[in-house]
Amino acid sequence: MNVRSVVLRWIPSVLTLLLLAGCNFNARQSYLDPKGIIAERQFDLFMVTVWVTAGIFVAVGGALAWTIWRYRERRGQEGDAIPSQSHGNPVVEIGLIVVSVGLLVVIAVPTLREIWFTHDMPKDDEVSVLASWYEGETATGAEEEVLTIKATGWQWWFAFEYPQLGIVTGNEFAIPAGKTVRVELRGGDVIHSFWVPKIAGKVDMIPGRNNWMWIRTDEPGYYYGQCAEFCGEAHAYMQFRVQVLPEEEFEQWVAERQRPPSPPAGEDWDEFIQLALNEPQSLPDKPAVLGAKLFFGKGACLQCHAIDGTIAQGLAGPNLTYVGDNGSIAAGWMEHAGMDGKIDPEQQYENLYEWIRRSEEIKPGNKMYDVPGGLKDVDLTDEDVGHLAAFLMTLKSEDDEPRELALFR
Ligand code: HEC
Ligand SMILES: [Cu+2]
Repeated sequence: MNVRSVVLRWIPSVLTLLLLAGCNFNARQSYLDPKGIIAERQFDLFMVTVWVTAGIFVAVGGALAWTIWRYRERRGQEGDAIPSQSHGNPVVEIGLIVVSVGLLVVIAVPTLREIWFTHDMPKDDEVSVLASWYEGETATGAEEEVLTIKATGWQWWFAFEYPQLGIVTGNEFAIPAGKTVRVELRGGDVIHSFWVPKIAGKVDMIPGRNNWMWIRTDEPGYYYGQCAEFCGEAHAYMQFRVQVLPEEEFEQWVAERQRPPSPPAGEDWDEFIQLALNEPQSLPDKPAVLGAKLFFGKGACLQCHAIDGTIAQGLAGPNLTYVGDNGSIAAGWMEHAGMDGKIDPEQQYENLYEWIRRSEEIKPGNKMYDVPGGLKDVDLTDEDVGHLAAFLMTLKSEDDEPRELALFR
């Protein structure tokens, strides 16, 4: 064998190994590393099918290999007549049918059990009923319910609402560790699908049809979600984040989200916006102030975005009330939080800047740029964009202490 043929022979194996080296069983969107009770049970069910099919593979492949070996052409037999042929052995045929049915039952029983399990929300008070664990105030009548989040998929971002707590967020939301959460799923425009691989399998978000699922995980951390149903050109960039917080931190998170951030100058938002639009010279000449003026003024951002507690009530884009607290923008696509969950302010500024400056290149087809009233028709200088980014960074919860987050998962 010459060198060339040896090399040629090894190339496929080396390439396969390289390909396999890309597999990572605990990558951030791996369902092979389950962290929630639903994902764990779905993983176990998956393993049942893996073992059954592995058994079939070994049995069928083994029989084939044995036959090939046993009935191979031996030296001295060349040119002999083909051996006697047979088919239609009733014992083998009926046996195979019985075994196949048996294996299907082995797979069907746990499958049905898991379908029922995911469908029946746990009734256990301690982990489910809001009033049994949540100290803060909830909407009247909601105390006996499970914490509910309404998730709506839009092209190409997610809106999350907490109707019982009066909170709306965009692309990132939080849940308490160890508690059952009900997620109501809807599609705003087309069909999307909600998937946090480490916490639970996917459920479709369909316009005009109310789907739902329940989730629970005991492990605090930062989890990655993804739209799992092709929904248009920016589908692959449609992600979201779930922060799983220990109970007390979740309550703190709720309390923070229930009071909108303060304006970059002045007493309150009404006063600030009045001054910004009518007497801008009376306001300090800070980038964030200039950015806010643009946001509520010529930038037209308020047409599509809401900042709670202000006149900005647009619904066509993500709610930006706490965008400064999020570890990512552009529906999870641009990240500025490190592995420890801490936000890197320089990266955050850069991401906000880049996104406002050239969103159409970062996420082609997005509904912020080339749509009626979109940024394509708004004339912003580079300086304006920098001011807007500085302003958006001030939109975060009041307490300055960055919240400790467990490792990214
Ligand atoms: C025509 C509606 C529209 C206008 C006007 C608009 N946006 Fe947006 N914006 C959107 C949409 C839709 C998205 C979601 C894009 C995506 O991720 O696909 C978005 C996303 C964003 C995000 C990322 C939020 C996140 O959590 O991912 C920021 C920040 C943002 N816009 C800032 C601005 C600023 C600043 C302005 C004004 C200069 C502005 N937008 C004007 C519709 C708009
Ligand atoms: Cu989608």
